[in-house]
Parts: sequence; C-alpha cells; structure tokens
Amino acid sequence: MELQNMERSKDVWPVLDEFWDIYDGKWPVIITDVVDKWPAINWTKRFFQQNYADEKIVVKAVVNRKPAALAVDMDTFISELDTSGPNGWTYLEDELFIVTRPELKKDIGPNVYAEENFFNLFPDEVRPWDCLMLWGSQFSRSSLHMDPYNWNATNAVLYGQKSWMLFPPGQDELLYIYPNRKCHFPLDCVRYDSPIDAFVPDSTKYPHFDKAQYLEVTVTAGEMLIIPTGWYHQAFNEEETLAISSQIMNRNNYLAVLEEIIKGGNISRKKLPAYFNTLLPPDQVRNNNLALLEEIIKEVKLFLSLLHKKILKKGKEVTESVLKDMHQKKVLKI
Ligand SMILES: O=C(O)CCC(=O)C(=O)O
Repeated sequence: MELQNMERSKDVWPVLDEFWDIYDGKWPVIITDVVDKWPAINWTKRFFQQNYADEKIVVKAVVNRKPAALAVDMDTFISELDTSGPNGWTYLEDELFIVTRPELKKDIGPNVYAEENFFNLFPDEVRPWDCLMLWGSQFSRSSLHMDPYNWNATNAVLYGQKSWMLFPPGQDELLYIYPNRKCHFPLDCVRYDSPIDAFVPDSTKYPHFDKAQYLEVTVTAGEMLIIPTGWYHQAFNEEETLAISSQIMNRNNYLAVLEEIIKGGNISRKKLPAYFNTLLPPDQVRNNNLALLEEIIKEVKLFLSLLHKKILKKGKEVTESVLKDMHQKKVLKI
C-alpha cells in the first residue's frame, strides 16, 4: 500500500528543531536548499574524465555468480555507462574515492541537517566512511536494505534522478528479510537485506510483499533525501545519476545505533555501566539543552572506550588492505 505523506522541505526551515521534531529519525524528507549550494553540484562526467581517467574506482559486479566489488579505471567505467539496459547496468559504489581526495571532499557540504554527528567521535579505525560515491547508469539500482548500524542516511543527487521505495519500520516479515546475517565489518553489525527487487517484485516468490506499506518518491539533481533510522529502502536510477550518501548518528538515533553495535557482538551488555541507557528521551534534548547534549556525548565516548583493541587493529588492517588491492586492480571482497 502506498503511503501518501512525503514532503519536500520549504526553502528554508524556520528552525532546525522543527526538522528534528517532525522528521529526523522518524519520517523521510527531501531537502531542497542544501545540495544546490555545494561546489560538487558542478561535477560532470567530463570533469572526472579529464582529471581522474586513470584512477581506480570500485564498481559493483557479479563475479562467478557472487556479488563482488571490482576495481577498474575511471575511464573504463565511464565508457560502460552508455551501454546499460534493464538487465545489465553498471554502478560505481566507492567509499574511498572522495574521502581520500581532499580536493573533492571540500566540494561536499555544508549540510546543516548533518552537523550534529556522533560518528565523528568514533576512533578513525572503525568510523564509517563518509561520502560514499554512487554513480550509476540508467537502470542501476541498490538492493532493498536497511543501513548498517541503523543510521540515518542522507543521499544527495548531484545529477540525474533517482527513484526510491521507502518502507516504514516493523515490516521485516513482509519484506522477507534474511535472518542472521552479519556485515563482517571489523566493528561488526547485523545485516538487514531483502531478496526482493521492490521495483519489479516477484509476487509468486514473495506473495506477502504487496501488503507492505511504502512511500515512493523521485529525487532530482540538487535535492537530498534523508532516510530515517529503521526504514528499509531501495534506490533506482531513472537515468545516469551521480549521488553522494552519508550517515548520521545524532541525539534522535544514537541509542538505536549503539544497540546495533551491541547486537553486532562488539561489546557485551554486561560491560556497560548500570546507568547506561537511562538518559532522558530525545524529546527532552530540545531547546539547546546543551547540558543534556553533553551528557549524551559523554555516554557515546564511554561506550566507544569499551571497544576492544582487537577491533581497532582489524579496522586499520582492513582499510590498508582495501587501499592496496585497489591499486592492484584486484577483485575486492564485499
Ligand atoms: O543511491 C543508492 O543507490 C542507494 C544508496 C543507499 O541505499 C545507501 O547508501 O544505503
């Protein structure tokens, strides 16, 4: 059943609290007054061809019937973009391309809706990569999934247009979510994936899917979708589309994120002090109640200090090895 309540923000929100009260961590919203001011809005295919033709990027592919990530030259990827069809498409999904190039990173932002982000408190070794580059040919798409650590996601379209199916929380059975999957990250998490392509669902195989409630929207160049914690989502590129996604952990969803880190087996609940999780609910972190915000930040720091050194060591090793493999054009494990 399609839900009808999806909004684009007005030009400027009167106050940020209104965004936090109504949407953040609760309901998806399209923000129209942020991305059009980023220097990255001027990025073009030509710009990447002229400046990065020989650099390695990571594309999603299927190798020996298994999903894999393949490092190829930017030029090779660009030459494939125009050969896509409904049954074969190409999708650059690269977590490192932008963050490892300061001259590109500086073109992303500012973003007032993501300024409060406790992921910045995470140790470098396990902090989720920011600014995932998503450049897909027409017909390319993501899977139907919920994000790692259950963060709030932002997805900013620089050019092209992207359609979304967004499913409110609490519908795992209708979406046939695979049980007991892990991300296998150094800071591990539960993986929430559906086998269904929500844009062309197979109703014989997944007969209950059509009872699921969803929102469907199209986001165009210069707009940014914010997907709240707990919402399953799938994207479909209606035409060749370049987008940047990032993740947010803030006052409204930090407990959900910490819970996923516990569920990932990284920290035993028993290690946490008794007062953990007894903070006032997020509604009371309003009106610039800085003292309470400070308390939350202290809690998050304490939680992170309990991460075992082994996890940090593994995080460092994995990053180093991905960077090395990329330079050798290897098939990367995903
Ligand atoms: O833009 C896309 O293809 C989907 C991105 C997404 O869902 C994600 O980054 O989690």
